[in-house]
Amino acid sequence: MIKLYTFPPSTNSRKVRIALIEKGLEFERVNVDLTKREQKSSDYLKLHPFGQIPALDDEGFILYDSTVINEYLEDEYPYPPLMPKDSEGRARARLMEDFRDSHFNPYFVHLIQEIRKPEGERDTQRIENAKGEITKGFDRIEMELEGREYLANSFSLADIAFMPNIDLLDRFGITVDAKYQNTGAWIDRLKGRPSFAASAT
Ligand SMILES: N[C@@H](CCC(=O)N[C@@H](CS)C(=O)NCC(=O)O)C(=O)O
Repeated sequence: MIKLYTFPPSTNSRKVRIALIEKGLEFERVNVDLTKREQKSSDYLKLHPFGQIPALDDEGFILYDSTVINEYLEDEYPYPPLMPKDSEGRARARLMEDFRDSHFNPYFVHLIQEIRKPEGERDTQRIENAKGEITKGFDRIEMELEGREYLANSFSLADIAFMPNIDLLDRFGITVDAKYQNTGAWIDRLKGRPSFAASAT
């Protein structure tokens, strides 16, 4: 059976949990407790050379990096498809995943790091900057969703990449302004998918 090395609050692990659930694949969860730095243990470093989660073990084939893992799942278990069939659509999905991984999610990581600190020690400027950058991200998402229900037309790995972040918006008190109509409707669509709730832990 597929083994996923994961931790409930990890946004990148949840990306993979969602893909596995969407594909109807059974998997065993192996908890790697980041608060205990289990990701840096010598045993775990044999699976993931950089000591991060998620990592996946598919009957002895071990790989890491949430985006690479989700692409592997799509290749190995193609039904139901989570990538568009056409090369333009696939490139579009990958661009949006890269935007999420490199320019959207890192600001959530900043917020998570700050919220873990005792209240008096939090860097308020870093928090405000992160919230500002996340809000700027909505400008791009809004534009990308013009005339389409999902980022690459059909529901895909690109939308999945954003789902863990969407669940954190309320927690960090980030509201999506009503002017972002496409984004608001997309968020409702994603929250309505059974994999949204089922992947929470
Ligand atoms: N590009 C990697 C990033 C993985 C990553 O940043 N994982 C975080 C949890 S979401 C982690 O393991 N942090 C602990 C650490 O870096 O020591 C991916 O998408 O899997």
